[in-house]
Amino acid sequence: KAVSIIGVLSDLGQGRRGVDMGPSAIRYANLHDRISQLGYEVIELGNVDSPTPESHRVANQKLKYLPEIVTVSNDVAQKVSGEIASGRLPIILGGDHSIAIGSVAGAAKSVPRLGIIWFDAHGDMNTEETTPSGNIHGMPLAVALGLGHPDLTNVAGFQPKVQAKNVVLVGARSIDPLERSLIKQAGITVFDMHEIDKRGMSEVMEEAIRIASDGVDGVHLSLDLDAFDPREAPGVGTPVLGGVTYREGHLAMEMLADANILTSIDVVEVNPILDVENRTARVAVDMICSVLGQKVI
Ligand code: DIR
Ligand code: MN
Ligand code: MN
Ligand code: MN
Repeated sequence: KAVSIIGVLSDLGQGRRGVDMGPSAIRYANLHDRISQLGYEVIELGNVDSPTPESHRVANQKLKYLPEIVTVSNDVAQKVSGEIASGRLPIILGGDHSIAIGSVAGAAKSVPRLGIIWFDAHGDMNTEETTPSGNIHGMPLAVALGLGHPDLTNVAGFQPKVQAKNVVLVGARSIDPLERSLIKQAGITVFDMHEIDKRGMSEVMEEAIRIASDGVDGVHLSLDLDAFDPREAPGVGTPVLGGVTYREGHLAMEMLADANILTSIDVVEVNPILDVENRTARVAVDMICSVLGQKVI
């Protein structure tokens, strides 16, 4: 079994510098050796580059760096769909969460009926009309559903990428007011922190896996490190208190490994500048190992 690693050096989708160094930080946390030790062949595909914000002007305050992000997204989509078509499991390292516009597009191109499990403190369900920030990293889940600017929803040449009935958001605790109405309208399933606290991660994941994988050919996991509690994963641009614990995340990843449904994985929003001794990148690598089937015994 082969895993391919693709870094995306993008920080254009959000407001704070440093998340473009996420792929380096995750590789530095021993990513390759750890995955190899699980018996996988690891294929390093290097990085997809992204322009620096200093060299580009913001043309639209409600869709910051739209043309630049579209270019990066098409590049990522092509690489991801190629890896899946070749029978490998691509792991896409961010970069900010706007990179998922490309990875989901690529996944949907090679996996016709796709489900999504989206771990995030946020909804990532904003559009030009609902966004309070204009940051495109707050939009990629909406884009996957065909909602938002056509330049984003048409990445890879078709839309939507997924059906709402196979989309599950886990760990949410910070949703913008207009984004909330869009989430309800779209009809995706949300397991917010309230549900996780009340029912436990085990029951939540059982249901999440069932919904995302119902009638599909594969499932894309998008893991925003800000889903975790900032005590355990402080190196993210938009931390929100009260998040998923290390143990809850670990269990969720193990359950995904057992379900054996994933065809591609994003690991995003690791910002080493805001981190403490690369702790967040190390959490990311631990979660990747769990989701790839690492067992204690
Ligand atoms: C916020 C933050 N909802 C926005 N989104 C983040 O700007 O749209 N997503 N941080 O991960
Ligand atoms: Mn996100
Ligand atoms: Mn987030
Ligand atoms: Mn708890």
